[in-house]
Amino acid sequence: MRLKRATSSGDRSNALWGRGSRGESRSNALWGRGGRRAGATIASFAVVCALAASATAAGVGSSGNGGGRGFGNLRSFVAPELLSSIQQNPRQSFDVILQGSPKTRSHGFIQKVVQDKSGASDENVGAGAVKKEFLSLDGARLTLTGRQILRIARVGLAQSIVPNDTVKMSGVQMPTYNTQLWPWATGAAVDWLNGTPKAPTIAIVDSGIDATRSDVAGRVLGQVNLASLPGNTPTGDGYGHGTFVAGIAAGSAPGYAGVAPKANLMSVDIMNDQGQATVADVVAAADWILQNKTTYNIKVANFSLHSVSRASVQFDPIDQAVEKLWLNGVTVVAAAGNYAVNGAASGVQFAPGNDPFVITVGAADIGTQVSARDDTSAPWSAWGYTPDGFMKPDIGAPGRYMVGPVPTSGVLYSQRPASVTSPGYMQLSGTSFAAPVVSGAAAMLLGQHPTWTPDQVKGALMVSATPEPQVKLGQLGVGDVNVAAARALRLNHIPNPNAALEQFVGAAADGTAVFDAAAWASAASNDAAWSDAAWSDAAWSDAAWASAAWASAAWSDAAWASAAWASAAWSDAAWSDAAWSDAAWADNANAEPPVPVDQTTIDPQTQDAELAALGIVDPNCDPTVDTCVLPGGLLDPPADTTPPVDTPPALLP
Ligand SMILES: [Ca+2]
Ligand SMILES: [Ca+2]
Repeated sequence: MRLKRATSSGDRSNALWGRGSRGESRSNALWGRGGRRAGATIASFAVVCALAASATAAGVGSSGNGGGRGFGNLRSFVAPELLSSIQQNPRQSFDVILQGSPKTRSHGFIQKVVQDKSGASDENVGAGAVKKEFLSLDGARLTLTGRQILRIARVGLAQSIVPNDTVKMSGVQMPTYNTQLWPWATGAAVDWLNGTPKAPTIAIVDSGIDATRSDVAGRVLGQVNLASLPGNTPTGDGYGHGTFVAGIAAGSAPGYAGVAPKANLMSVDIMNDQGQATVADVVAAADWILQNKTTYNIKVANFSLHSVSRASVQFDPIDQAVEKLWLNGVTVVAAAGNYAVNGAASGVQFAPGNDPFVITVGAADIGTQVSARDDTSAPWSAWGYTPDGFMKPDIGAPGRYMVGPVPTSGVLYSQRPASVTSPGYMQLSGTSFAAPVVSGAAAMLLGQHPTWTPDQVKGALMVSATPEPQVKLGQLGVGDVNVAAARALRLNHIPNPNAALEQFVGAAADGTAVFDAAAWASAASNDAAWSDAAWSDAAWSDAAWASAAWASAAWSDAAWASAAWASAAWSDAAWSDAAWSDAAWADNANAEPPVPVDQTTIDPQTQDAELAALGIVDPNCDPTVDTCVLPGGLLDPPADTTPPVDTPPALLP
């Protein structure tokens, strides 16, 4: 569900960004032009500076409206410095905190404010102005114009209206950043700091990567061409999908930071310029990674694709290939697929997403707020049981209306002109683009904990996931990935979601580890409770999501009993080199039309609030591994009055 902004586009830029021109002023407002550097000023002074600077920039006296009535008839408390700024320009917008009566609930109080339409058209408040409803106090954060604030104060709809003092964080100059909402919803900003751990190499098994893009330049260690079908541009990315995936995982262009912007990348190109590949190409890609992982320090492999033949892990060559990677130290991340219809359970039928070891990722629609309260599952994001009875996906990540880099020469770029948001960038939807969020998170975890196994990476991402209150159990696995929470884990022991499978892992003739699927199938057919061990670990009790509920759903013997692999329908023909259909690409999401870009972005004030919530006060200090103080050491970090990014919701009406 998207909230439509109530104001016209001209007003919108004013309301959201506080200045007449969008674009550059957004980055300026956050990234500290004009001397608003962290630690340079005390909090209250910074607030005044920010408000005054904005009002000046917007042009004092340019509006002239709203000055007709004085401030003597206000029934709500309005902070004096706020009133003074409103007086200069009532059409200027302000990041404020409204508090209602202590006796009312925050939601009801805010609904009253939004529903009151008795004022002039530019005085009434739209739902889009509400940035965050607080659980701990009877209030909310809103972006309001001066005229809207005065209206609320005159009618007495709020008890108090004060500036959001997290504006004091405005001076943190991040080395890289992203003005899209999605990285903020996953806590990715902790990965954008100087001094964050250096992530290992991520292999992108896809259509290639345009290594000349500033998003990835200097970090693509190699481009391997394994595409067997004709029509493949041998270097770069003739289609465009792989560059986008790489940008989400590890982009570093200004304004388009990915989750792990310093990670190196390896392009394993298996897709021709029409987006076609074969099963054998995917297996060859896994082989290549297995043989070269040490040379290039590859510890994560991203597969934003799936086969189109329903299969059991006992027989599927792609599953066997990715298991081999997993069991030999490469964390495999796979897209769930885009073939659910209207949110109904579709099963996760196809490899590699149906493999029990790997991390399978579903696509969340993160709505318009950083918090998960307005999140839904993208209606096409595949979920449910695999043919072997495993509940998938394991985890969710933002995957709807994502903006990322696509080479302008790529076929995808010319195929969907309506999805181009700016030169070289497109808005696309699909589990293809949720998977690399998790690949980036996995790489950062491995940067911080270089000795961790893929099982530990999966366990850490799952135990720290943000619950999704509006999503059915299992639809997005245990919830949305939260890289900040995963990196901040201080557990003595990370629970292993694959613990029950380990008893079936043995050594192959060449000494590598291998999963004995036949032994597993035999054990599972004799004892439906075989998987309980994976979820009995006490460490799961640290999870914010309900581990008990997940444990009961994680594997189903009923789903297994109906598996197609048990029938004769299975044939060698399924693995012929027939080109994949477009459905194999987890990119399309039924060619979902794009939404206006301003519905997928985050305003500077909210970015500041999130930086504060993440503990980011110094661009050189990573709060997940260090104790950070403001540069200069003169001041302690400001008290954090904002609920954490992953506040468990549950208070919806
Ligand atoms: Ca290609
Ligand atoms: Ca959200």
